[in-house]
Amino acid sequence: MSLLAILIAPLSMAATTDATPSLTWPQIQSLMKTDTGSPHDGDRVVYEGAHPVVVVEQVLPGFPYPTFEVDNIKNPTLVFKSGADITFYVVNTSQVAPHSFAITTAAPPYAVVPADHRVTHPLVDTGNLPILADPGHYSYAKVGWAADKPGAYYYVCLFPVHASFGMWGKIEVR
Ligand SMILES: [Cu+2]
Repeated sequence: MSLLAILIAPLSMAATTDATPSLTWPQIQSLMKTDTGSPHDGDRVVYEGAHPVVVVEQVLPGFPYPTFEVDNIKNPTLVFKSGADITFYVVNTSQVAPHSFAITTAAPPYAVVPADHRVTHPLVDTGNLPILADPGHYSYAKVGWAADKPGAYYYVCLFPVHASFGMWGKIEVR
């Protein structure tokens, strides 16, 4: 574990803006305005239409552990219409830890190191978004997901420990 950390650390430090897609804070603020959701009741964001755009921030500390944020709501339930062709922009604004964004049918609780196949082989996975050595630059990923089947899904961070400490939220496809 510690050897792995030593092996990974120099690589992630070398991952500058040349190697990793990144955004500046003003670019993130512009990107957040493209989110097509409407906040409801302080704990959910509802997306109408066939082509929703979701801007997800990964923050640390959250409450008090790392969390996602959408429309300034921590780990909101995201609601989509069945058949929606969704675009997620995921930005690691934490500057403390790498984070990922994955979509699974597996409900919480999540293990410290997830073994559930639905979690380890998720429907969508950005991989870990690194902390960048460049000050003022934040790694991000753009991923698509076709919400074809109504039901309950979950978005989780697959970086070790994070999901088990609450870095996840629910997705409802209606
Ligand atoms: Cu995380």
